Amino acid sequence: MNPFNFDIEQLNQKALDIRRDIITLLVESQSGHSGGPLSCADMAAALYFNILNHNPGNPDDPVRDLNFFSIGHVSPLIYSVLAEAGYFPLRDLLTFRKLNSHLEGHPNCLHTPGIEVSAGSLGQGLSIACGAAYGIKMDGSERSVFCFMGDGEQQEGSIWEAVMFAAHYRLDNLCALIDYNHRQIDGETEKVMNIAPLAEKYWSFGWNVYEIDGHNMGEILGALKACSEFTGKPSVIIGHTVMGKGVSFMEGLAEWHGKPPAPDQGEKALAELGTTFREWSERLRNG
Ligand SMILES: Cc1ncc(C[n+]2csc(CCOP(=O)(O)OP(=O)(O)O)c2C)c(N)n1
Repeated sequence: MNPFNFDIEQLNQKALDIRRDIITLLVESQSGHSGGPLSCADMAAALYFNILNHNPGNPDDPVRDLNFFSIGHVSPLIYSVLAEAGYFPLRDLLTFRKLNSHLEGHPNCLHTPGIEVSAGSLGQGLSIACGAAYGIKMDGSERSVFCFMGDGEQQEGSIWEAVMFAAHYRLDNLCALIDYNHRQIDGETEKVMNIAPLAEKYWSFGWNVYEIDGHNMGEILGALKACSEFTGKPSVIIGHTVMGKGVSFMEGLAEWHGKPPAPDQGEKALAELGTTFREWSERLRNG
């Protein structure tokens, strides 16, 4: 059971709050990634606030589902989702990347509750998720395993070894989510090293594939629910998204992959998201 079970309206509101958190913590830290965290916000909100069987009060709950963020650089998103869900206080978000904070630039599972695996080196999360899903099947358990990946990350060869493994062992308790924002650190994914046709690649490797608008909450929920009911094959949700989604001057621009907004840009971004730095940082400080 998901502890929140939010409806579509509540999930859209939570995704908006997450985007406000992301900009606020990046303005405060003046260091970190903007683009990917904003493009993943809707799919992550749906997973943590409607689908995932998790227990923020007991992060090591032995019957919980597992979600591995293979894209560790989207840490502003990861920390926001975990804080909003109650794994640690919202005020911790204002310590992101500061000395002695448990919120490091890339997530560390030894320091932060709710992080299932330390990440940052791309291409490893799916292999870890496969091992977990295989072990869970051997235990005869009903737990599900999820793995968030990026589109640029699909260029890592190790992913395709894991994709083969998952199909061979019929890991139908595994659902991968891909943030297909068509941008990566060096520019357009199509120009750096094209990964298309991605759906066809996963199909031909023996996966069950859903291709959706990764900002449409109805489509996201529908695909996640379909994955949990599908048997016999691992599933992947390819979510077409926009890098920097929600902030007009970041949308679709690879230059926002790994930099924070300057304070005046942050204020502009937060105005577009319906708040101010003062108001939202106050909410975080008191949470
Ligand atoms: C093994 C490895 N190689 C290179 C990097 C550097 N790197 C960090 S993010 C990134 C681009 C990833 O692109 P994508 O998955 O599309 O994420 P997005 O730009 O959408 O956030 C790269 C190359 C890394 N973290 N790990």
